[in-house]
Amino acid sequence: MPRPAQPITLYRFTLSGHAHRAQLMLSLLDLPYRLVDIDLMRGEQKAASFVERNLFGQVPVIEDGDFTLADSNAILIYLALAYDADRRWLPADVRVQAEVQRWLGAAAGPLVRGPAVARWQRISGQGDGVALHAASHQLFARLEGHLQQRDWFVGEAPTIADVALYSYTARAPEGGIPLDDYPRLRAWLARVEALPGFVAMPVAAP
Ligand SMILES: N[C@@H](CCC(=O)N[C@@H](CS)C(=O)NCC(=O)O)C(=O)O
Repeated sequence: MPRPAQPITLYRFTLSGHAHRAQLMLSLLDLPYRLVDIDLMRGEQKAASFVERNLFGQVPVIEDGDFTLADSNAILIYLALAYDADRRWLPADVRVQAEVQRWLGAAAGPLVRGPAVARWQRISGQGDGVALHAASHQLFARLEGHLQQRDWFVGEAPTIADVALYSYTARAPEGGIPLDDYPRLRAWLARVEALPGFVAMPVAAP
């Protein structure tokens, strides 16, 4: 397995599911990494020194030697291509890759627009997130349907699609969106949590 010459730096905010995705991938690949906390509540992500790393002024960002990369899904792709010699997390088959990309799109789109924003509204005190509950439940019902006959989102083993979808799904109850009606989704969360190297996302204080 290829290894980085030195620990990869992950700039993150503890309550960011986007950042947790990146940390989870680092940990599942058993890569050495160090965490640097960026306090979004204090606006540290918009400081000039951080915007140099990500012009959007957002976490997560990684630094791997002289390579700096922002965007959680881009980070998953990079880590899988650079450090997973067996290509288990992003298989070479073009159809599998296209399917993975489809779910990365879901993780960047409806999973953020519904459950992630509802959660952020609640934990930041900017709202109750209720307006987003219907869209979130519609998404989870669709994911539940997809998992009826399968254990993982693509193929028969975990891929970066599962990593991308995990964090904000697991923490949806913090946005007032319980997962009780989605037994297949909960079983999938448990399968991710049982993977060697799994690292949990910090729980938001009520
Ligand atoms: N597309 C980006 C989105 C990242 C994102 O939304 N990060 C949020 C935290 S979860 C952030 O840094 N927000 C602060 C801001 O926009 O000022 C990714 O996948 O990494």
